Amino acid sequence: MDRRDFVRTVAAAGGTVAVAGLVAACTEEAWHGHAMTGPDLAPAGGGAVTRYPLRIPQPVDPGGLSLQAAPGTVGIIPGKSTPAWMYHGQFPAPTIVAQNGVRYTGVRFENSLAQESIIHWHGLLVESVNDGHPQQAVGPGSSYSYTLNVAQRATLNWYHPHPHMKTGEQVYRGLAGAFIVRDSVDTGFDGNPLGLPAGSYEIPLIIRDASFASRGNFQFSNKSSGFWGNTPLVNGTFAPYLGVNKGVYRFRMLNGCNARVLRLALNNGGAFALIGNDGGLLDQVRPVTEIIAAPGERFDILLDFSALNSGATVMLRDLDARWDILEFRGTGGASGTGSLPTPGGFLSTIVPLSAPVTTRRFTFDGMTRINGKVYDINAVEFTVPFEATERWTFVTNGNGPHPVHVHGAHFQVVSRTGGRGRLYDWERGWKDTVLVNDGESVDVLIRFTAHEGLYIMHCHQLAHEDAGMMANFEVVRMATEAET
Ligand SMILES: [Cu+2]
Repeated sequence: MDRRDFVRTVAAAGGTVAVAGLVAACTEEAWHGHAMTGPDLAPAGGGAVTRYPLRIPQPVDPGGLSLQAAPGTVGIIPGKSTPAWMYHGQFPAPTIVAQNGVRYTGVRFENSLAQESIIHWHGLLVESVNDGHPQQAVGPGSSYSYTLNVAQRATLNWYHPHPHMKTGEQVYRGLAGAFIVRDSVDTGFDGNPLGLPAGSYEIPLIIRDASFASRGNFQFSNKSSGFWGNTPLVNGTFAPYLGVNKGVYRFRMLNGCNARVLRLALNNGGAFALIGNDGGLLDQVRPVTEIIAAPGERFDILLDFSALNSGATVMLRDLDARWDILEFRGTGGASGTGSLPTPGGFLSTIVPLSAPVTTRRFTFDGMTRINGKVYDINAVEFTVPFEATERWTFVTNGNGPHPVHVHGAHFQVVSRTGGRGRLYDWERGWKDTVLVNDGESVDVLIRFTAHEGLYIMHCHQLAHEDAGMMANFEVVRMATEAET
């Protein structure tokens, strides 16, 4: 296949084409018993929908960065003001951009909320004391200092609160931001060997849902079944559009919803050129026409708009909620930088894990327990030998979907049985969050090679996490025979 053909189809259909066949039967009702209510952003009676320019969060360097979490107000719904909780007074928070191999000191969290909090750097492999464990939460008026020793593959991570029982509300009210790690392969210090789109052609997309009262205030409830908003936001923007030149763009997508699983697709049936996920670049580019995105998962995609004429549009949609999420609107402007890596061609080396020495089984029970236990912030449920490869099996025991997230290491997904019964292209390579639906059993291989110490695993459906679907474990260096 020509290197450009398969993504050029993205733009080939030109204008806004409704592809009814793409809107498959909604499974959300069956999963959650929640009605798919909410504003339908599709034009009613043929009227045009007013759309607003996509916000692009400000990029910042982590060195010496002070992130104050504080209440404030933000304009989201046109003409209204929304009280929110924000880092740095921004909604969403600034995009932190770090380089692999750099030790960032003086990173500081200041808690100006009326409740305890702590920042977790989701996807960063940092020492336990810098991971934002719930035990490290600090009260109102207090602060926490981090050293972020970045030593890992380039990828899109994100940062958000992680206090016990309060994460869901704090994330929902606005405390979340993107955290990009670069390395010598991926647009880092040493250039851009893959020729990936960069600068204004590389855009983080934090996709989340929310519900608003008539005055513009967030609506929220803490019920353990989870909170589903009725309005999609991208980078905190209501009904967004992005003007795109005739070129290739790189989108770093994150499902930042508290509970909602998204089924992302383009309205013209075009393919995303998938190049990466939670753990960075895949081994090769793969075209996918649909992405099932669970809370906490990240997706690195390229889209080629070189055939999108001025005024023509392509819509990013959620097929399950039938939402128009983000409109790409052709500017007719000149082609930008960046090109598409050859499909099937080399992106990065993924060394497969193999020969697990231990198998552990974790059942995600109801909405509150792992292996029958509600989270105990002080208990260490199991210990994991440093640098040993283990097989972890995640099994649902009702009330899925459960996006399972592990701190302290990335893993490789090796099988899914029951339920969907297959793995997807975005589950290749390295992951830190994997979706387990009801009836499914998912096997991953995991090896802790970064740090010893106390870490956690939990469900990233934030209401489940807050209700206790979380477990502490400790990574320990076993004494070898020579040492004993
Ligand atoms: Cu869950």
